[in-house]
Amino acid sequence: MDVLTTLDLAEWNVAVPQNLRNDAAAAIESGKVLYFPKLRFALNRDEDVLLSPTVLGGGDKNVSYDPANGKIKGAVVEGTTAPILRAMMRRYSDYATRLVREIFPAYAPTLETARTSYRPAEIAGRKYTPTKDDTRLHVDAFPTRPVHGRRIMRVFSNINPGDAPRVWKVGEPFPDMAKKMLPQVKRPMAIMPLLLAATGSTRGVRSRYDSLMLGLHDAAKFDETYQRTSPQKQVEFPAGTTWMCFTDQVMHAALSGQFVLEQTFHLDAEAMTIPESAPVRVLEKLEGRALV
Ligand SMILES: O=C(O)CCC(=O)C(=O)O
Ligand SMILES: [Fe+2]
Repeated sequence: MDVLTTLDLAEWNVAVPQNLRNDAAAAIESGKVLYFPKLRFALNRDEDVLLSPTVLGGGDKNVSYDPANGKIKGAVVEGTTAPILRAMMRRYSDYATRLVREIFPAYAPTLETARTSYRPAEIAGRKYTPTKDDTRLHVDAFPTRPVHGRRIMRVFSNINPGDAPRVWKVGEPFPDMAKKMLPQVKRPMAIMPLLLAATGSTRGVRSRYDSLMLGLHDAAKFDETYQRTSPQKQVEFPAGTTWMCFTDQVMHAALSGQFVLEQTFHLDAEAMTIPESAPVRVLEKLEGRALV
């Protein structure tokens, strides 16, 4: 199982030739993780104060930054540290956005730069409820944020100051997982998405697609046999590297590591080179009906 496609970019702000763009789109859309072993996100001197889990508020697993309004959530930082944290996250968001637009110009018209996150806590040994436990294989689907078939792409950089890698497991292709797990997914009553939206539990109304994706996310995480026996491969992203994938498509689990920056993007499935590889198209085919 070949889960990584390596690209040799060594700088965030470079021109990417057309042949490389084509290869990158074909790879990421077919479910590969694009891996940039030479692309380091370097911290400025003053940003070293951020390399501590104490930056996190109690109970939060990430600091999050909203590029739309510059707001930070989940951080407990003193006066002078707050602007340093915001500047680092804004720079990461800008670099990641520029890179994604450069590699995938076809995505640009519908591309949304969503939240940025900083993950300064060690993953290994943390205790979570099964649905929140990202050490279990899953595709991303968020209970409060329906996407209506739009894609979720994430860019990650390991900024660990030592040599601790981010250790992931990558699972089987999305269609294989979906065929196995769909029969276990309960269909919500038609009124449910409306109730959730009316009570403010979701931002907008969940589509059938969103319900199925959440169902697949939960079904896989709760299925101990699936977690143990489904096809999977362990991969390590060393300190100083960057990687990206469609996390709504790639079965993934984060086993260990500390200090990662992450930028989330959304885009229309129709903007892809191979739209039929989008989870919404795969699920519509399996279900035999429109889902959004
Ligand atoms: O923090 C990580 O390395 C990945 C966690 C995860 O499942 C995600 O970001 O979707
Ligand atoms: Fe995830």
